[in-house]
Amino acid sequence: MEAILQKSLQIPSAQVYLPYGTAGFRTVAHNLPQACFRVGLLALLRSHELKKITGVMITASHNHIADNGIKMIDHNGEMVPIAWERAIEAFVNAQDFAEVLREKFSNPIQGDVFIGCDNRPSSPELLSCLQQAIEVAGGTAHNYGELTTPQLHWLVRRSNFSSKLPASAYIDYLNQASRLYTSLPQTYNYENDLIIDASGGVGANTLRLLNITGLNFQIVNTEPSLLNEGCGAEHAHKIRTCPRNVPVGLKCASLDGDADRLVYYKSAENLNVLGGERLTVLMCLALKKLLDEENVEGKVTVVTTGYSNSASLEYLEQRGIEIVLVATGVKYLHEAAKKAEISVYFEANGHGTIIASENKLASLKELNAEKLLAFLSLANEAVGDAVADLLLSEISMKILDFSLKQWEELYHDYPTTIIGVRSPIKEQIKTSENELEVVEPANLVNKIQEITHRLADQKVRVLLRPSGTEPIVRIFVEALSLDTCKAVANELREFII
Ligand code: G16
Repeated sequence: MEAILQKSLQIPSAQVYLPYGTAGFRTVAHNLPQACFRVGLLALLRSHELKKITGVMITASHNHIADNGIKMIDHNGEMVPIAWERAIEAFVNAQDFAEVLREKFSNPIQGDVFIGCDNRPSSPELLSCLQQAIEVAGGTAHNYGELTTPQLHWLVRRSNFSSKLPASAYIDYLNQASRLYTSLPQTYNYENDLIIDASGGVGANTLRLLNITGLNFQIVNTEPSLLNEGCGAEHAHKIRTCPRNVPVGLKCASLDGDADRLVYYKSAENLNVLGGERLTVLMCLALKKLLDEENVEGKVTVVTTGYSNSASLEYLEQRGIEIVLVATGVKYLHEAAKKAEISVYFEANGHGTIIASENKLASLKELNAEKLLAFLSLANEAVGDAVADLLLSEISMKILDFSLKQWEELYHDYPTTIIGVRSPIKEQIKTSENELEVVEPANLVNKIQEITHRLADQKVRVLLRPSGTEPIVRIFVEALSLDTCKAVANELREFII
Protein backbone atom coordinates (compact mmCIF):
# COMPACT_ATOMS: atom_id res chain seq x y z
CA MET A 1 0.00 0.00 0.00
CA GLU A 2 2.88 2.36 0.81
CA ALA A 3 4.36 1.84 -2.68
CA ILE A 4 1.03 2.76 -4.25
CA LEU A 5 0.80 5.91 -2.16
CA GLN A 6 4.37 6.95 -2.99
CA LYS A 7 3.77 6.41 -6.70
CA SER A 8 0.50 8.34 -6.59
CA LEU A 9 2.30 11.32 -5.03
CA GLN A 10 4.44 11.54 -8.18
CA ILE A 11 1.38 11.87 -10.43
CA PRO A 12 -0.14 15.37 -10.87
CA SER A 13 -3.55 15.88 -9.28
CA ALA A 14 -6.45 17.76 -10.84
CA GLN A 15 -7.00 21.34 -9.78
CA VAL A 16 -10.75 20.82 -9.94
CA TYR A 17 -13.37 18.31 -8.79
CA LEU A 18 -13.90 15.68 -11.51
CA PRO A 19 -17.51 14.50 -11.87
CA TYR A 20 -18.30 11.09 -13.37
CA GLY A 21 -20.19 12.18 -16.50
CA THR A 22 -22.21 10.57 -19.27
CA ALA A 23 -19.38 8.25 -20.31
CA GLY A 24 -16.89 8.40 -17.43
CA PHE A 25 -14.45 11.21 -16.66
CA ARG A 26 -13.91 13.86 -19.33
CA THR A 27 -12.17 17.22 -19.14
CA VAL A 28 -9.04 19.09 -20.28
CA ALA A 29 -6.27 16.49 -20.47
CA HIS A 30 -3.89 18.10 -17.96
CA ASN A 31 -6.42 17.52 -15.18
CA LEU A 32 -6.53 13.75 -15.72
CA PRO A 33 -3.20 12.05 -14.73
CA GLN A 34 -4.14 11.36 -11.08
CA ALA A 35 -7.65 10.29 -12.11
CA CYS A 36 -6.12 7.80 -14.57
CA PHE A 37 -3.90 6.45 -11.82
CA ARG A 38 -6.81 5.97 -9.46
CA VAL A 39 -9.13 4.46 -12.08
CA GLY A 40 -6.31 2.01 -12.92
CA LEU A 41 -6.36 0.89 -9.28
CA LEU A 42 -10.14 0.44 -9.29
CA ALA A 43 -10.08 -1.56 -12.53
CA LEU A 44 -7.44 -3.81 -11.01
CA LEU A 45 -9.43 -4.24 -7.80
CA ARG A 46 -12.48 -5.27 -9.81
CA SER A 47 -10.38 -7.74 -11.81
CA HIS A 48 -8.94 -9.15 -8.58
CA GLU A 49 -12.36 -9.60 -6.97
CA LEU A 50 -13.94 -11.29 -10.00
CA LYS A 51 -10.82 -13.09 -11.23
CA LYS A 52 -11.70 -11.72 -14.66
CA ILE A 53 -10.15 -9.22 -17.04
CA THR A 54 -11.39 -5.63 -16.86
CA GLY A 55 -10.44 -2.64 -19.03
CA VAL A 56 -9.84 1.09 -19.22
CA MET A 57 -9.90 3.24 -22.35
CA ILE A 58 -8.32 6.69 -22.53
CA THR A 59 -10.39 8.81 -24.91
CA ALA A 60 -12.49 11.94 -25.12
CA SER A 61 -14.28 10.68 -28.22
CA HIS A 62 -16.06 13.60 -29.90
CA ASN A 63 -14.50 16.32 -27.69
CA HIS A 64 -11.88 18.86 -28.68
CA ILE A 65 -8.31 17.55 -29.10
CA ALA A 66 -7.19 19.34 -25.89
CA ASP A 67 -9.59 17.25 -23.79
CA ASN A 68 -9.26 13.65 -22.78
CA GLY A 69 -11.27 11.14 -20.81
CA ILE A 70 -11.47 7.78 -19.07
CA LYS A 71 -13.97 5.05 -19.91
CA MET A 72 -14.01 2.00 -17.61
CA ILE A 73 -14.90 -1.44 -18.96
CA ASP A 74 -16.37 -4.19 -16.81
CA HIS A 75 -15.53 -7.91 -17.17
CA ASN A 76 -18.45 -8.48 -19.59
CA GLY A 77 -17.20 -5.73 -21.91
CA GLU A 78 -20.00 -3.41 -20.85
CA MET A 79 -19.64 -0.08 -19.12
CA VAL A 80 -19.38 -0.34 -15.32
CA PRO A 81 -22.71 -0.56 -13.46
CA ILE A 82 -24.38 2.84 -13.13
CA ALA A 83 -24.91 2.21 -9.40
CA TRP A 84 -21.14 2.45 -8.80
CA GLU A 85 -20.53 5.74 -10.51
CA ARG A 86 -20.79 7.84 -7.34
CA ALA A 87 -18.35 5.56 -5.47
CA ILE A 88 -15.87 5.74 -8.36
CA GLU A 89 -16.21 9.52 -8.39
CA ALA A 90 -15.57 9.66 -4.63
CA PHE A 91 -12.44 7.48 -4.96
CA VAL A 92 -11.05 9.58 -7.80
CA ASN A 93 -11.65 12.84 -5.94
CA ALA A 94 -10.75 11.64 -2.41
CA GLN A 95 -8.62 14.14 -0.49
CA ASP A 96 -7.68 11.59 2.19
CA PHE A 97 -6.25 9.19 -0.38
CA ALA A 98 -3.87 7.44 2.07
CA GLU A 99 -6.86 6.55 4.23
CA VAL A 100 -8.90 5.30 1.27
CA LEU A 101 -5.96 3.21 0.06
CA ARG A 102 -5.54 1.66 3.49
CA GLU A 103 -9.16 0.54 3.39
CA LYS A 104 -9.06 -1.06 -0.04
CA PHE A 105 -5.45 -1.92 -0.85
CA SER A 106 -3.92 -3.25 2.38
CA ASN A 107 -3.80 -6.84 1.11
CA PRO A 108 -1.85 -7.89 -1.99
CA ILE A 109 -3.94 -7.95 -5.15
CA GLN A 110 -3.56 -9.54 -8.55
CA GLY A 111 -5.48 -9.12 -11.75
CA ASP A 112 -5.43 -8.28 -15.45
CA VAL A 113 -6.48 -4.99 -16.93
CA PHE A 114 -6.61 -4.33 -20.68
CA ILE A 115 -5.72 -0.72 -21.42
CA GLY A 116 -5.74 1.34 -24.61
CA CYS A 117 -6.14 4.85 -25.91
CA ASP A 118 -7.19 7.04 -28.81
CA ASN A 119 -4.73 9.10 -30.86
CA ARG A 120 -4.77 12.40 -28.92
CA PRO A 121 -1.37 13.92 -28.07
CA SER A 122 -2.14 13.57 -24.33
CA SER A 123 -3.15 9.90 -24.51
CA PRO A 124 0.27 8.16 -24.16
CA GLU A 125 1.06 9.99 -20.90
CA LEU A 126 -2.35 9.21 -19.44
CA LEU A 127 -2.03 5.59 -20.51
CA SER A 128 1.28 5.44 -18.70
CA CYS A 129 -0.39 6.70 -15.47
CA LEU A 130 -2.90 3.87 -15.76
CA GLN A 131 -0.18 1.31 -16.36
CA GLN A 132 1.94 2.53 -13.44
CA ALA A 133 -1.03 2.23 -11.07
CA ILE A 134 -1.87 -1.32 -12.13
CA GLU A 135 1.73 -2.48 -11.93
CA VAL A 136 2.67 -0.84 -8.63
CA ALA A 137 -0.42 -2.44 -7.06
CA GLY A 138 0.69 -5.91 -8.21
CA GLY A 139 -1.49 -6.41 -11.31
CA THR A 140 -0.75 -6.89 -14.98
CA ALA A 141 -1.56 -4.13 -17.47
CA HIS A 142 -2.01 -5.41 -21.02
CA ASN A 143 -1.27 -2.34 -23.11
CA TYR A 144 -3.06 -2.42 -26.49
CA GLY A 145 -1.88 1.08 -27.41
CA GLU A 146 -4.05 2.90 -29.96
CA LEU A 147 -7.36 1.24 -30.77
CA THR A 148 -11.05 2.09 -30.88
CA THR A 149 -13.21 2.12 -27.75
CA PRO A 150 -15.53 -0.67 -28.99
CA GLN A 151 -12.50 -2.75 -29.94
CA LEU A 152 -11.23 -2.66 -26.35
CA HIS A 153 -14.72 -3.47 -25.00
CA TRP A 154 -14.92 -6.40 -27.41
CA LEU A 155 -11.45 -7.69 -26.45
CA VAL A 156 -12.27 -7.59 -22.72
CA ARG A 157 -15.57 -9.41 -23.23
CA ARG A 158 -14.29 -12.10 -25.56
CA SER A 159 -11.04 -12.66 -23.65
CA ASN A 160 -13.04 -13.50 -20.55
CA PHE A 161 -14.78 -16.25 -22.57
CA SER A 162 -11.58 -17.75 -24.00
CA SER A 163 -7.93 -16.77 -23.65
CA LYS A 164 -6.38 -13.31 -23.81
CA LEU A 165 -6.85 -12.18 -27.39
CA PRO A 166 -4.56 -10.04 -29.52
CA ALA A 167 -5.91 -6.77 -30.99
CA SER A 168 -6.07 -8.41 -34.44
CA ALA A 169 -8.79 -10.84 -33.21
CA TYR A 170 -11.29 -8.00 -33.45
CA ILE A 171 -10.41 -7.30 -37.09
CA ASP A 172 -10.66 -11.02 -37.83
CA TYR A 173 -14.13 -11.03 -36.25
CA LEU A 174 -15.29 -8.09 -38.38
CA ASN A 175 -13.88 -9.58 -41.58
CA GLN A 176 -15.30 -13.00 -40.77
CA ALA A 177 -18.75 -11.71 -39.84
CA SER A 178 -18.83 -9.55 -42.96
CA ARG A 179 -18.94 -12.64 -45.14
CA LEU A 180 -22.69 -12.23 -44.85
CA TYR A 181 -22.30 -9.01 -46.85
CA THR A 182 -20.38 -10.75 -49.61
CA SER A 183 -22.75 -13.71 -49.68
CA LEU A 184 -25.76 -11.50 -50.40
CA PRO A 185 -26.45 -10.91 -54.10
CA GLN A 186 -25.85 -7.43 -55.52
CA THR A 187 -29.29 -5.88 -55.73
CA TYR A 188 -30.66 -3.23 -58.09
CA ASN A 189 -30.87 -0.14 -55.87
CA TYR A 190 -28.14 -0.82 -53.33
CA GLU A 191 -25.05 1.39 -53.82
CA ASN A 192 -21.74 -0.22 -52.85
CA ASP A 193 -19.58 2.92 -53.13
CA LEU A 194 -19.07 4.77 -49.88
CA ILE A 195 -16.96 7.62 -48.50
CA ILE A 196 -16.07 7.22 -44.82
CA ASP A 197 -15.03 10.26 -42.77
CA ALA A 198 -12.86 8.96 -39.91
CA SER A 199 -12.85 12.31 -38.05
CA GLY A 200 -9.05 12.14 -37.64
CA GLY A 201 -9.67 9.42 -35.05
CA VAL A 202 -8.60 5.85 -34.35
CA GLY A 203 -11.39 4.35 -36.47
CA ALA A 204 -9.23 4.86 -39.56
CA ASN A 205 -6.81 2.15 -38.32
CA THR A 206 -9.64 -0.39 -38.15
CA LEU A 207 -11.15 0.64 -41.47
CA ARG A 208 -7.81 0.22 -43.25
CA LEU A 209 -7.68 -3.42 -42.15
CA LEU A 210 -11.16 -4.31 -43.38
CA ASN A 211 -11.26 -6.65 -46.30
CA ILE A 212 -14.80 -6.87 -47.60
CA THR A 213 -15.27 -8.05 -51.14
CA GLY A 214 -17.74 -5.85 -53.00
CA LEU A 215 -17.78 -2.86 -50.63
CA ASN A 216 -15.83 -0.01 -52.24
CA PHE A 217 -15.00 2.51 -49.60
CA GLN A 218 -12.64 5.42 -49.48
CA ILE A 219 -11.49 6.79 -46.11
CA VAL A 220 -11.04 10.56 -45.65
CA ASN A 221 -10.01 12.69 -42.66
CA THR A 222 -7.32 10.45 -41.25
CA GLU A 223 -4.96 13.10 -39.79
CA PRO A 224 -4.85 12.81 -35.96
CA SER A 225 -3.67 16.44 -35.65
CA LEU A 226 -7.06 17.54 -37.02
CA LEU A 227 -9.12 15.24 -34.79
CA ASN A 228 -12.84 16.21 -34.85
CA GLU A 229 -12.00 19.51 -36.61
CA GLY A 230 -14.86 20.29 -38.98
CA CYS A 231 -15.54 16.59 -39.50
CA GLY A 232 -16.83 13.44 -37.85
CA ALA A 233 -20.18 12.16 -36.62
CA GLU A 234 -20.67 14.89 -33.99
CA HIS A 235 -19.97 17.66 -36.52
CA ALA A 236 -22.33 16.15 -39.10
CA HIS A 237 -25.06 15.52 -36.52
CA LYS A 238 -24.92 18.83 -34.66
CA ILE A 239 -23.61 21.38 -37.22
CA ARG A 240 -25.26 19.67 -40.20
CA THR A 241 -22.81 20.96 -42.78
CA CYS A 242 -20.65 18.79 -45.02
CA PRO A 243 -17.51 17.55 -43.23
CA ARG A 244 -14.26 18.76 -44.79
CA ASN A 245 -12.68 16.66 -47.55
CA VAL A 246 -15.95 14.91 -48.35
CA PRO A 247 -16.82 15.25 -52.04
CA VAL A 248 -20.37 16.46 -52.67
CA GLY A 249 -23.19 14.24 -53.95
CA LEU A 250 -22.08 10.85 -52.63
CA LYS A 251 -23.21 8.26 -50.09
CA CYS A 252 -21.13 9.01 -46.98
CA ALA A 253 -20.71 7.94 -43.39
CA SER A 254 -18.95 9.73 -40.52
CA LEU A 255 -17.42 8.13 -37.43
CA ASP A 256 -16.54 9.99 -34.23
CA GLY A 257 -13.05 10.20 -32.67
CA ASP A 258 -13.06 6.82 -30.93
CA ALA A 259 -15.33 5.08 -33.45
CA ASP A 260 -18.33 4.31 -31.29
CA ARG A 261 -20.73 6.53 -33.23
CA LEU A 262 -21.89 6.49 -36.84
CA VAL A 263 -24.09 8.68 -39.02
CA TYR A 264 -24.88 8.55 -42.75
CA TYR A 265 -25.78 11.28 -45.25
CA LYS A 266 -25.62 12.22 -48.88
CA SER A 267 -22.88 14.85 -48.94
CA ALA A 268 -24.17 18.34 -49.65
CA GLU A 269 -23.61 21.82 -48.31
CA ASN A 270 -26.43 21.34 -45.79
CA LEU A 271 -26.84 17.80 -44.63
CA ASN A 272 -29.91 15.72 -44.01
CA VAL A 273 -28.22 13.44 -41.50
CA LEU A 274 -29.36 9.85 -41.10
CA GLY A 275 -28.44 9.41 -37.45
CA GLY A 276 -29.29 6.87 -34.79
CA GLU A 277 -33.02 6.96 -35.47
CA ARG A 278 -32.47 6.04 -39.11
CA LEU A 279 -29.98 3.31 -38.21
CA THR A 280 -32.65 1.95 -35.87
CA VAL A 281 -35.35 1.96 -38.53
CA LEU A 282 -33.03 0.42 -41.13
CA MET A 283 -31.88 -2.37 -38.84
CA CYS A 284 -35.41 -3.07 -37.56
CA LEU A 285 -36.63 -3.47 -41.14
CA ALA A 286 -33.73 -5.77 -42.00
CA LEU A 287 -34.33 -7.85 -38.87
CA LYS A 288 -38.06 -8.14 -39.66
CA LYS A 289 -37.24 -9.28 -43.18
CA LEU A 290 -34.76 -11.88 -41.92
CA LEU A 291 -37.26 -13.14 -39.33
CA ASP A 292 -39.89 -13.52 -42.06
CA GLU A 293 -37.50 -15.16 -44.52
CA GLU A 294 -36.29 -17.65 -41.96
CA ASN A 295 -39.82 -18.15 -40.70
CA VAL A 296 -39.04 -17.57 -37.04
CA GLU A 297 -40.85 -15.60 -34.34
CA GLY A 298 -39.07 -12.70 -32.73
CA LYS A 299 -40.00 -9.52 -30.94
CA VAL A 300 -37.84 -6.53 -31.77
CA THR A 301 -37.80 -3.72 -29.19
CA VAL A 302 -36.33 -0.26 -29.77
CA VAL A 303 -34.57 1.62 -26.99
CA THR A 304 -33.65 5.26 -27.53
CA THR A 305 -33.73 8.73 -25.96
CA GLY A 306 -35.87 11.86 -26.18
CA TYR A 307 -33.47 13.24 -28.80
CA SER A 308 -34.93 10.82 -31.35
CA ASN A 309 -37.03 12.54 -33.98
CA SER A 310 -40.76 11.94 -33.29
CA ALA A 311 -41.23 10.95 -36.93
CA SER A 312 -39.00 7.91 -36.40
CA LEU A 313 -40.97 6.87 -33.31
CA GLU A 314 -44.28 7.27 -35.17
CA TYR A 315 -42.91 5.18 -38.05
CA LEU A 316 -41.86 2.39 -35.69
CA GLU A 317 -45.06 2.52 -33.61
CA GLN A 318 -47.15 2.19 -36.78
CA ARG A 319 -45.28 -1.06 -37.41
CA GLY A 320 -46.06 -2.38 -33.95
CA ILE A 321 -42.57 -1.99 -32.54
CA GLU A 322 -42.35 -1.30 -28.82
CA ILE A 323 -40.26 1.75 -27.92
CA VAL A 324 -38.56 2.42 -24.60
CA LEU A 325 -37.26 5.94 -23.89
CA VAL A 326 -34.40 6.39 -21.42
CA ALA A 327 -31.87 9.07 -20.41
CA THR A 328 -28.86 10.06 -22.53
CA GLY A 329 -25.89 7.73 -22.32
CA VAL A 330 -25.55 4.34 -24.00
CA LYS A 331 -25.19 2.79 -20.55
CA TYR A 332 -28.90 3.49 -19.94
CA LEU A 333 -29.91 2.19 -23.36
CA HIS A 334 -27.87 -0.96 -22.88
CA GLU A 335 -29.44 -1.69 -19.47
CA ALA A 336 -32.97 -1.32 -20.85
CA ALA A 337 -32.11 -3.29 -23.99
CA LYS A 338 -30.92 -6.27 -21.97
CA LYS A 339 -34.50 -6.83 -20.75
CA ALA A 340 -35.82 -7.51 -24.27
CA GLU A 341 -35.60 -10.48 -26.64
CA ILE A 342 -33.95 -8.61 -29.50
CA SER A 343 -33.20 -4.91 -29.06
CA VAL A 344 -32.05 -2.27 -31.47
CA TYR A 345 -30.75 0.64 -29.44
CA PHE A 346 -29.32 3.90 -30.72
CA GLU A 347 -29.01 7.45 -29.54
CA ALA A 348 -29.85 10.03 -32.21
CA ASN A 349 -26.14 10.90 -32.39
CA GLY A 350 -25.43 7.45 -33.83
CA HIS A 351 -24.26 5.62 -30.70
CA GLY A 352 -25.72 2.14 -30.32
CA THR A 353 -25.88 -1.49 -31.35
CA ILE A 354 -28.18 -4.53 -31.52
CA ILE A 355 -28.33 -7.13 -28.76
CA ALA A 356 -30.23 -10.40 -28.36
CA SER A 357 -30.87 -12.39 -25.19
CA GLU A 358 -29.03 -15.67 -24.56
CA ASN A 359 -32.35 -17.54 -24.75
CA LYS A 360 -33.24 -16.02 -28.09
CA LEU A 361 -29.84 -16.82 -29.56
CA ALA A 362 -30.13 -20.42 -28.34
CA SER A 363 -33.56 -20.82 -29.92
CA LEU A 364 -32.36 -19.29 -33.22
CA LYS A 365 -29.52 -21.82 -33.23
CA GLU A 366 -31.98 -24.65 -32.68
CA LEU A 367 -34.11 -23.37 -35.55
CA ASN A 368 -31.08 -23.05 -37.81
CA ALA A 369 -31.84 -19.40 -38.55
CA GLU A 370 -28.41 -18.97 -40.09
CA LYS A 371 -28.73 -15.59 -41.79
CA LEU A 372 -30.30 -14.01 -38.75
CA LEU A 373 -27.57 -15.41 -36.53
CA ALA A 374 -24.90 -14.17 -38.93
CA PHE A 375 -26.49 -10.71 -38.86
CA LEU A 376 -26.68 -10.61 -35.04
CA SER A 377 -23.15 -11.96 -34.65
CA LEU A 378 -21.77 -8.89 -36.40
CA ALA A 379 -23.22 -6.53 -33.79
CA ASN A 380 -20.97 -5.63 -30.87
CA GLU A 381 -22.79 -7.15 -27.87
CA ALA A 382 -21.24 -4.81 -25.33
CA VAL A 383 -21.33 -1.27 -26.66
CA GLY A 384 -21.96 0.99 -29.67
CA ASP A 385 -19.46 0.24 -32.43
CA ALA A 386 -19.29 2.48 -35.49
CA VAL A 387 -17.41 0.02 -37.71
CA ALA A 388 -19.62 -2.97 -36.87
CA ASP A 389 -22.68 -0.71 -37.27
CA LEU A 390 -21.45 0.49 -40.64
CA LEU A 391 -21.19 -3.09 -41.84
CA LEU A 392 -24.63 -3.89 -40.39
CA SER A 393 -26.05 -0.85 -42.18
CA GLU A 394 -24.54 -1.85 -45.52
CA ILE A 395 -25.83 -5.40 -45.07
CA SER A 396 -29.28 -4.03 -44.13
CA MET A 397 -29.39 -1.80 -47.21
CA LYS A 398 -28.40 -4.78 -49.34
CA ILE A 399 -31.02 -7.05 -47.72
CA LEU A 400 -33.71 -4.40 -48.27
CA ASP A 401 -32.35 -3.33 -51.69
CA PHE A 402 -32.26 0.30 -50.52
CA SER A 403 -30.39 3.21 -52.00
CA LEU A 404 -29.51 5.96 -49.53
CA LYS A 405 -32.36 8.00 -51.00
CA GLN A 406 -34.89 5.22 -50.43
CA TRP A 407 -33.73 4.89 -46.86
CA GLU A 408 -34.03 8.67 -46.46
CA GLU A 409 -37.52 8.73 -47.95
CA LEU A 410 -39.01 6.09 -45.65
CA TYR A 411 -40.46 8.98 -43.64
CA HIS A 412 -39.86 12.69 -43.21
CA ASP A 413 -38.29 14.03 -40.06
CA TYR A 414 -39.82 16.89 -38.11
CA PRO A 415 -37.55 19.95 -38.11
CA THR A 416 -35.21 20.03 -35.11
CA THR A 417 -32.31 22.07 -33.81
CA ILE A 418 -29.76 21.43 -31.08
CA ILE A 419 -27.38 23.96 -29.57
CA GLY A 420 -24.82 23.90 -26.75
CA VAL A 421 -24.81 26.84 -24.34
CA ARG A 422 -22.44 27.74 -21.51
CA SER A 423 -24.71 28.59 -18.62
CA PRO A 424 -24.15 29.69 -15.00
CA ILE A 425 -27.13 27.57 -13.95
CA LYS A 426 -25.88 24.33 -15.53
CA GLU A 427 -25.45 22.62 -12.14
CA GLN A 428 -28.96 23.63 -10.99
CA ILE A 429 -30.74 22.02 -13.94
CA LYS A 430 -32.40 18.72 -13.07
CA THR A 431 -34.60 16.59 -15.31
CA SER A 432 -37.01 13.69 -14.94
CA GLU A 433 -35.43 10.23 -15.14
CA ASN A 434 -35.85 9.90 -18.90
CA GLU A 435 -34.96 13.60 -19.36
CA LEU A 436 -38.19 14.42 -21.19
CA GLU A 437 -38.99 17.14 -18.66
CA VAL A 438 -36.99 19.73 -16.77
CA VAL A 439 -37.96 19.62 -13.09
CA GLU A 440 -35.61 22.25 -11.61
CA PRO A 441 -35.15 25.21 -11.37
CA ALA A 442 -38.78 26.28 -11.18
CA ASN A 443 -38.41 29.43 -13.33
CA LEU A 444 -36.94 27.37 -16.18
CA VAL A 445 -39.72 24.79 -15.84
CA ASN A 446 -42.28 27.62 -16.10
CA LYS A 447 -40.49 29.17 -19.05
CA ILE A 448 -40.55 25.91 -21.03
CA GLN A 449 -44.22 25.36 -20.16
CA GLU A 450 -45.07 28.90 -21.23
CA ILE A 451 -43.31 28.43 -24.60
CA THR A 452 -44.85 25.05 -25.37
CA HIS A 453 -48.28 26.41 -24.42
CA ARG A 454 -47.84 29.60 -26.47
CA LEU A 455 -46.68 27.61 -29.52
CA ALA A 456 -49.01 24.64 -29.10
CA ASP A 457 -50.02 24.80 -32.77
CA GLN A 458 -46.33 24.35 -33.67
CA LYS A 459 -46.12 21.12 -31.60
CA VAL A 460 -43.00 22.39 -29.87
CA ARG A 461 -41.04 19.78 -27.94
CA VAL A 462 -38.05 20.84 -25.80
CA LEU A 463 -35.35 18.63 -24.34
CA LEU A 464 -32.97 20.64 -22.20
CA ARG A 465 -30.24 19.02 -20.09
CA PRO A 466 -26.72 19.56 -18.82
CA SER A 467 -24.16 17.75 -20.98
CA GLY A 468 -22.16 15.07 -19.18
CA THR A 469 -19.18 15.36 -21.52
CA GLU A 470 -18.80 19.10 -22.16
CA PRO A 471 -19.19 22.27 -20.02
CA ILE A 472 -22.47 23.17 -21.72
CA VAL A 473 -26.24 22.80 -21.50
CA ARG A 474 -27.77 21.15 -24.57
CA ILE A 475 -31.00 22.67 -25.86
CA PHE A 476 -32.91 20.50 -28.34
CA VAL A 477 -36.12 21.70 -29.96
CA GLU A 478 -38.48 19.88 -32.33
CA ALA A 479 -41.38 21.73 -34.00
CA LEU A 480 -43.32 21.94 -37.24
CA SER A 481 -40.91 24.50 -38.72
CA LEU A 482 -37.18 25.04 -38.48
CA ASP A 483 -37.68 28.74 -37.85
CA THR A 484 -39.75 27.94 -34.77
CA CYS A 485 -37.09 25.47 -33.56
CA LYS A 486 -34.38 28.11 -33.89
CA ALA A 487 -36.47 30.86 -32.29
CA VAL A 488 -37.36 28.66 -29.29
CA ALA A 489 -33.77 27.47 -28.87
CA ASN A 490 -32.61 31.07 -28.94
CA GLU A 491 -35.25 32.20 -26.45
CA LEU A 492 -34.17 29.45 -24.05
CA ARG A 493 -30.50 30.25 -24.62
CA GLU A 494 -31.16 33.88 -23.63
CA PHE A 495 -33.01 32.64 -20.55
CA ILE A 496 -30.18 30.50 -19.18
CA ILE A 497 -27.10 32.59 -19.98
C1 G16 B 1 -20.85 10.05 -24.96
C2 G16 B 1 -21.82 8.99 -24.50
C3 G16 B 1 -23.07 9.06 -25.33
C4 G16 B 1 -23.67 10.45 -25.25
C5 G16 B 1 -22.62 11.50 -25.64
C6 G16 B 1 -23.08 12.91 -25.41
O1 G16 B 1 -20.49 9.80 -26.30
O2 G16 B 1 -21.20 7.73 -24.61
O3 G16 B 1 -23.97 8.09 -24.85
O4 G16 B 1 -24.75 10.59 -26.11
O5 G16 B 1 -21.45 11.32 -24.85
O6 G16 B 1 -23.36 13.08 -24.04
P1 G16 B 1 -23.71 14.48 -23.42
O7 G16 B 1 -24.91 14.98 -24.17
O8 G16 B 1 -23.99 14.20 -21.98
O9 G16 B 1 -22.53 15.38 -23.66
P2 G16 B 1 -18.99 9.86 -26.78
O10 G16 B 1 -19.03 9.31 -28.16
O11 G16 B 1 -18.59 11.30 -26.73
O12 G16 B 1 -18.23 9.01 -25.80
